[in-house]
Order: sequence, then C-alpha cells, then structure tokens
Amino acid sequence: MTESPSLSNLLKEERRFAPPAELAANANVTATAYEQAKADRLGFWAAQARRLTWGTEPTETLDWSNPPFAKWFKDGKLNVAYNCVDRHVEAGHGDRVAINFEGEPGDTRTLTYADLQREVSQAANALTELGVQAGDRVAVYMPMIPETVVAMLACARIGAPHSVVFGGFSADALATRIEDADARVVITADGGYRKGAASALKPAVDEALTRPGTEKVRNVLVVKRTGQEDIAWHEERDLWWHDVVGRQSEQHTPQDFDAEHPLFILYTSGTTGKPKGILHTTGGYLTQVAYTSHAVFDLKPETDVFWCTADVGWVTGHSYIVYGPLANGATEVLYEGTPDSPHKGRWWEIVQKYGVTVLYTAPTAIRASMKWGDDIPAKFDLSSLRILGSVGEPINPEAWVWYRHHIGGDRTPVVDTWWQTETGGMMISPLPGVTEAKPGSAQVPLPGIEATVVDDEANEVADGAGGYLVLTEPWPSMLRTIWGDDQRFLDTYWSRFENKYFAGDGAKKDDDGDVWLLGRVDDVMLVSGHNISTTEVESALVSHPKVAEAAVVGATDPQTTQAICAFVILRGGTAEDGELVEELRAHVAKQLGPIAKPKRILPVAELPKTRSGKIMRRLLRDVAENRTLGDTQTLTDASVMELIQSKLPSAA
Ligand code: 6R9
Repeated sequence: MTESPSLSNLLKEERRFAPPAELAANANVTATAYEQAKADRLGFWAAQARRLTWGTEPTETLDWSNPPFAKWFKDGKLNVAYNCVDRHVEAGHGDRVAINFEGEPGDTRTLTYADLQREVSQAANALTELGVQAGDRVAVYMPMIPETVVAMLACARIGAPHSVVFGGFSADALATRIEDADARVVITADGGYRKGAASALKPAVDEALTRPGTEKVRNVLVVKRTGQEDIAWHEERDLWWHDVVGRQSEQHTPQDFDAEHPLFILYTSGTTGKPKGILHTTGGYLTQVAYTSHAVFDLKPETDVFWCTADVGWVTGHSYIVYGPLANGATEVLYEGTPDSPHKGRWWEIVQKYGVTVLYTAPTAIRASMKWGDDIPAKFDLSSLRILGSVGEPINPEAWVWYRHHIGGDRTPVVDTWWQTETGGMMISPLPGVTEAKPGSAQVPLPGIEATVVDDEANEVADGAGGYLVLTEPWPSMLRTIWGDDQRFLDTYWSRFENKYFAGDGAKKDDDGDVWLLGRVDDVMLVSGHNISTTEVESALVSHPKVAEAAVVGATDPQTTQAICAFVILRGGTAEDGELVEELRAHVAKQLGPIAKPKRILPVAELPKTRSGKIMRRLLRDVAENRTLGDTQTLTDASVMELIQSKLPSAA
C-alpha cells in the first residue's frame, strides 16, 4: 500500500487507560499467559483444553498434516452440552442462575443450571424421538428466548449440528440456508416481541418450506411465545414444542463425540455470491470460546452477571451467549428485544435490574446511545459494571471514550475484541487486567494467537505501517471449511497469501506494534494514489462533537480516482447547515491531513446497516456513484436507502 506522508499521523491516539489496580490484582489471566503461549503455543492450548471435561482426554493437540484443514485434539472425545450444563450441576452449582431472561414486554424467567439440565435433556429426548441422529442438521429460526439456547444445547447434546438462522431473515434467506445445510428439522416459534409488538416467525418457515430444495424437512417444532391465534398448521409436519418436549423424560445421558465432530454451521452473507456455511467443530471451538470468556471478560462465575447483547443468530451470540459463558458456569442475561422499547433507557434499566457486571455490545449500539443523549444512561445505576466489551466493527476512539465514561463511570476497562464468524472466538483483544488500553485499537493478539499485518507481497509491515490483517498460525476455534465447498474455503481465505489466513480486513500497526483495524479491504479508498481507510475518516468525523455517526465511501472521481464521500448523522438534533458541513471538512483535514478531506458530506437521518449492525458501505457507494442499489437482503430497514437517495438529487 502507498503510504502518504500527510497521513502518517493517523490514529495517533494519545489517551491511555491502565487497568484498575484491584482488577489487575485479581485478574483471571495475567501477563505470564503471553509468555507461556510464546514459549509453547500448542502446550498452552493443550492446557486450555483441560478447562473442559473430556470423556477421553486428547493426547494430540494439533494435526496440521494437511493444511489448512486443521484437526485439534483429534483423539479426544467430549459432549458440549455436558460441559455447558451438567458438569456445573454435578459440581454443586445446580442452584446457580444460568439465564436471567427478560422478554421485551417485561415478562421474565430465571433458569438455574439444574433447570437448564432438565430442559436440555427433555429437548434432546424430543429430537431423538423425531428421528434426529448424530450428524443430522437442524435449522433453528427463533427469537431471543431461553428455548433458543435450550434448542442449540440439545442439538449439541445429541451431536446434531445446528444451523441458526437469524429471526429477522426472510423466508428466502431461510430456505437457501435450509437447503444448503440439508436440514431435516426446523425449530422455530410462533413469533417474538420486537419494538413493542408481536412479530410472527412461523409464516416465514411455512413459506420457506414451499421452496424447492427444502423437501427433506420432516418436522417443524414450534415454541409458543406470542400465542397469536391465526397460526397456520400442517398437521403432518408441525409440532408444538410444549407438547413434544414437555412430555419427555428429564433424564438424558450425554454421549461423547469426537473433538472434530461438527458442532454447527453458521452462514455469513459476505458481499457477493451465495452465503458461506462456516463449519465449526467441537473440542477446539469450545476450548477457545471457554478460554477467551475467562480471559477477556475475566468471568468469575460466582459473582459476575454477564450480558452479551448480540442476537443468537450471529456468531457473537453462539460463542458469547451460549457456549463461552455457559462452559464457564457463568450467570448471564438474555434479552429479547430492542434497546429502545419501550424507552431509550431499556438496556441501562436491565443493567441496573440484574446488576450486570460485564457488558458486551457493538459500536453501532454505543453510537446510537451517544446520539440519544448522555442524560439517558445517567438516570440509571450502572455501578455494578466492571468490564465493557465491544465487537463487530472498529470502534471509533470517541465512541470508546464515551462508552467508558458514560456507561463505565470511568472505572471499567473497555476491551475491543476483533474476530469473525470464521475465527469462532476472539483473536485480537486487550486483556482487562493486563493491557494499558488505547481507545480505538484492538491492540494485541490473545495468548496463543499469531496475527500480523502484511503488505501486498506478504511481507510483514514495519511498526507504523498498514496493510492486510493475516493469521499466521492455526487456532483451535478456526473454521474447518465452508460447508460442502472445500475449494471455496481455500480460495476465500488461503489463496491470497501462502500459508496465511487472509481475514479480509485492512489493518495498521502503530509505533508500539499494536493493531488497529481499518475495515474491510473492499472498503479502502484510493485517493490521488493514496490508500485511505474509511474507518480513519469516520473516526475523525465522529471526534467532532456534533457528529454521532459517520459512514465514508470512495466514489469514482475523474481527477482523484476516488473521492471521499461522507454520510453523517448529527448528534442530538443538531440543525444541518452549509457552514457545519464546511466545519466538518476542515475538521477532518486538520485531524488527518488535507488528502483525507471529504469532497462531499451529507447529513442523513439513518445509515444502512446489516442486521448485525455493520454499516453497509457498498450501498452508500452505489448511491454516491448514482447506481442502482445492489442486494439489500441483509439490510435492517430498506427504507433507509430511499431516505438517503432522496437527499441526493444531484448525485453526479
Ligand atoms: C464477531 C463478528 C467479522 C468482521 C471482521 C471485521 C469486523 C469484528 C471487530 C471488527 C474492527 C473489531 N469486526 N470485530 N472490526 N474491530 N473489534 O463480528 O463476526 O459478523 O463474521 O464479522 O467484522 O471486519 O472481519 P462477523
């Protein structure tokens, strides 16, 4: 990549936040973990695997004889559900709360580990009665309710890989995923609550199952959540969860599976082509999500109340609602609804109500809270919080600092965790009791993880330079392949650089060697011969007090190859005017240098986001370049694009 001298000051973030002394003194993981892992990486992971209870202990840590097809702990055998549930009951913690469920309408349920053991056993028995065997795939299309976690654990318990499809996806998206995974049973609900109303799910399943390719689905198991009356019913196929699961025995003996037995398939959409079914397996996956929950969230199962706000339909929900926290025997919150139902303080009310100690959320939610106003979280007692986490997108330094100050009361470390559906678990993140934090940087690979930044020729870049993020050694929770398509697995991740995993993200190392994520490489802009990252310009915009959120794209330009075009959401109802736009352009030029000054800045009311909260710059590029919009299937709210387009009468 070409380095612009005027940009070499980028991300010179001077603020530093040392870990609180008490947290550091009692941290689960200290600096020695890095040394141990450096000295003997495989020995380190073998030791972490011993956090789990194995039916047969593994003797071999990694088989890398056929790269990049890894086998971790391959001669070991274990049961994931036993590890996440039963063993905690056997250790005398049956009365400990596993899940504090808060429904959007305000209904609540408390499930202890003993409750979870009974329900997972019943559900496992039910699936077996329906003929589901080890290896059969089960699709899960559910709202955020306890049965969703129970269903996933029941699948794991009987060795049937689940394929969870986010409840906001359409019938078509669901059908494609059912077909690709060749699922035999679908678990769903009549509906769930979102934004103050019941929203149906079952009709989308009915519709999906009329599509060719889904004929092999024998049964649909339906949880009654909303009690809508006019639900269509196919007698020969549909079954109520409460009938079938409810009548099962509460005893179920878990069977051990090979460490490399498939645990789940999870589809990532990507920007082009059909969704990729990312395959994760049993022993390595559980080892890494259990370890990272312990290390990065510093989870103390006796005292912590953990809350990950992600949807279970995303990898963050799989790894840090279901498998990681429960493998640690932790107590957690599960919330069904949206952050602003029935009011914009709902999340902070939940933190106060359950005494949440560790909160894990996404930059998009933090920026929404900033926009709604500092006074909202200030109304609640958030003093129970001791660690804050972020995931999903680069977190702008200003959002990081706001999060720490307004949510964390200036006490809490903020851990910015970089990882992907493909990596299964966290890869790059500070450790809350060890790392001196830098707002906006994910900083260092976790112990046992090897990551770096390389240039076009695969050479590691010097400190202070940018390039592509790569992972240079296999890790336990790595994807094993793309379901049914080994060649696409090789092409997508392993062909760009030899023997290195290409993550698809741009990154930069600062002078201390810390890693800054700069967004997807597809989003990097080329302006007058200089590569400029969208993240950097966005962070510069967000550092202006009047900007809540920004999305930046490069639009084709005859003079400069690409011209920087920024879409901004102004904070707290700031009036838009020509002067402010000029002020913002000047602000960016001052922060980053004149080369990074946006050619156009457009104040907008909303930005297009994926359903997991990531900004869809591709669509904004279409707008900025006056093109018809590309695929909008993964967009949360398609009307956002109409609003934005209407602001652009003279886009050319
Ligand atoms: C866990 C998850 C993966 C992509 C990833 C990157 C972006 C995630 C990030 C981050 C900067 C972080 N991403 N965490 N970028 N800093 N802390 O989000 O998985 O949905 O597969 O997305 O998200 O671009 O490549 P997934």
